Order: sequence, then structure tokens, then C-alpha cells
Amino acid sequence: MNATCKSALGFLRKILIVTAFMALLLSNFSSCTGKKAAKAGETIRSLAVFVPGAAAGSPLYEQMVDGARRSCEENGVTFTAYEAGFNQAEWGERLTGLAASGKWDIIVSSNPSIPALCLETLKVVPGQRFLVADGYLSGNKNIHTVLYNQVEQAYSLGYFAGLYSQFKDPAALSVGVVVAQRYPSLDQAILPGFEAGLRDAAPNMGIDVRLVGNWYDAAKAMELSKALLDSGAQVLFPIAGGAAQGVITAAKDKGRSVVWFDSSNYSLAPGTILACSLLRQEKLIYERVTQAIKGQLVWGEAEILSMKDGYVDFDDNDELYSRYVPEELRAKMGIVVAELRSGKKSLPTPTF
Ligand code: RBF
Repeated sequence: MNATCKSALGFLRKILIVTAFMALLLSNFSSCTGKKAAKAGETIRSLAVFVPGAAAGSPLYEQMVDGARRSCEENGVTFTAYEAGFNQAEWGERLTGLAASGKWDIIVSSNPSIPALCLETLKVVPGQRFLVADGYLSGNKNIHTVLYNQVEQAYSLGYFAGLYSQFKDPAALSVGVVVAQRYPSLDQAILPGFEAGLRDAAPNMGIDVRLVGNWYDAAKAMELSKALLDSGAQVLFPIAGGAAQGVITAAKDKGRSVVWFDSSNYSLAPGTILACSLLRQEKLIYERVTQAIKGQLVWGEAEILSMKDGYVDFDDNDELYSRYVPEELRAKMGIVVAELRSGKKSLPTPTF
């Protein structure tokens, strides 16, 4: 080999080393940031919604299905909704099965127990992407989560429940709460937020909590509600999915009231459901799915949305709210809701 050849080879070798070094630097940089927007190549052609339970009667699940379907239809993405049923012990296996089918570029779900199940699934199907609402997990490049500030959501409803109970019966001591099961976001965000609002409006009042044991038994929820009403509750607050229907029936039969969580649903029982605090989950899921499809979703991110962000709200705009709630109470509510919407008043939420 002559001298010219040798120096040309040496030059090539140097270029190769520098290129390899640059590539290494770049890959380290992107993994250090922990965040990774979906690459243009990772086209989303198919999406499955994993419903942990059944959609019917659970506002957050219905909204999730609607929002994801709307985005998929607009963007020509294949869509399916899979209901995992009420046996929570089977959810992990079912989620892994859905991912392992290899048919779905992204799986969308909602509830605080799902991120942990996604991590289990990723051990078996490492490439799967997940979008999870009503849950929190940060730093995994395959998972994007959005947690709602349910302390604020419940605070506004508790404040209303206190005002209205006192208006109906100044001697009322408790609001009846009918819950499907105990879980961390209920015990650490929803119930403490509700109680804080209740006490700010009616310092002597507290909550009386009854447990259904599942998310579908409306007959049992009705029995529990009757007992709460018999002990003097003017207002009932269900967190019970499909079982909440029994709470409404019991309240209606006795001419008492219900405050509603997760969606604006005054028309479900006009004059019985008097106040609704809601999550804009349909809008959120629609937006995030659309971002994912366009390659704009930041993977690994865990976002928290509060009332000032517009995805958590108290619906004081409905005609049925004005019709059934006295002006004097609406005026008091209006002050608190305005403060929460503007961020002048904010309540921190724990993560789960
Ligand atoms: N909410 C529902 O409305 N329906 C359900 O079937 C349901 N199942 C749940 C199962 C588990 C394990 C957990 C942790 C929560 C569940 N939720 C359900 C509650 C939901 O995440 C949320 O807290 C409430 O809807 C109040 O916003």
C-alpha cells in the first residue's frame, strides 16, 4: 500500500470515529432528557381503548371512548373499544393480551390503577405505547399520563353540598357518600377535597360514607342510600359508576338531592341532580390522541390538570341548575368557582 492510500485510509478512519462519537452523544442526550416525542416514523394506524370495567354508566369511560373514537374517525385510524369487565384481578392479563396481539399502535385507558399494569405489560411487549388519563406515572418513554386535580373537582361539589344542605335543613349534620370501593385517589384526593369544601360552606357538617363493594350493583347502592336519607342527609354524593343509578332513585323517591361527579348530567334526573362537577375527558382524550397520531405527544410525560387549566370544572351554566338552585346559593357558589377557575384559589393534589 502506498503512502497516499495509507493517509486516505487514516482520514476515513478518523471520520468514522468522529461520526460514531457524535451518534453516541446524540443518543445519550435524548435518553437523558427522559422525554421523547413520537418519531415521524412511528405512525399510528390503529388504536384500542381499554375500558377497565364497562363503559355504560361510568362517565369517564364513556367520555374516553367518545373522544378517542372522534379523533380516530377524523384521522383515518382504525379504532376499537375493549371492555375488560369488573374482575380487576383479570385486567393485567387482559391488557397484556391486547398489547401482545400486536394489532394496536397505541392503547388508551383511564383510571389510577392502569399505569402499574402498563409497566407489567411492557415487560412482555416492550414497544407498546399507552395513553392513560386519571392516572399518574412519569418518566417511562412508552407511557403518557394525565392526572386531574380531583381535590379541586370535589371541593367545589362539597361546597355546594354544604350550602344546599344548610338551606334545606340548618340542623343537617352530614352528606351521604356512596362509594363503590376504596382506592388511593378516593381517600387522598376526592373525599378530603369534598370534606374541605363542605366544611368551608357548613363548618358543622361532615360526611357519612357507605361502601357498595363494586361498580355495578344499583340495588345495593339504593339500600345504602335509603339508610343515609333516613338518618337525615339532604344530599347524596355517589362515586359508584353504574351503581349510582340506585342513589338517584332513592333520592328522587324521598324528594332529596344528588350532587354528581365527572360529567354534567343534570338531565339524567332534573330537580334531583342539583350540581355537577366535571372533567373534560372527552376533549382531553380527543386532543391527546390527535397529538399522538400527529407525532406531537411527549412520551414519558405525566401532566396534572387543575380547574384553571379548563379540564376540571363546576357546571353552573346549565338551565336546570338555574331552575332548581335558588339564586342566593348560586351567587355564593359563583364566587368560589370563579376563584378556582382563575387560579386565585388553588388546592394541591397528591399523585398516586
Ligand atoms: N369509576 C367509574 O365510574 N366506573 C368504574 O367502573 C371504575 N372502576 C375503577 C376501578 C379501580 C380499580 C379504580 C382505582 C377506580 C375506578 N373508578 C371507576 C374510579 C375512577 O377512576 C374515578 O376515580 C372516579 O370516576 C371519580 O372521578
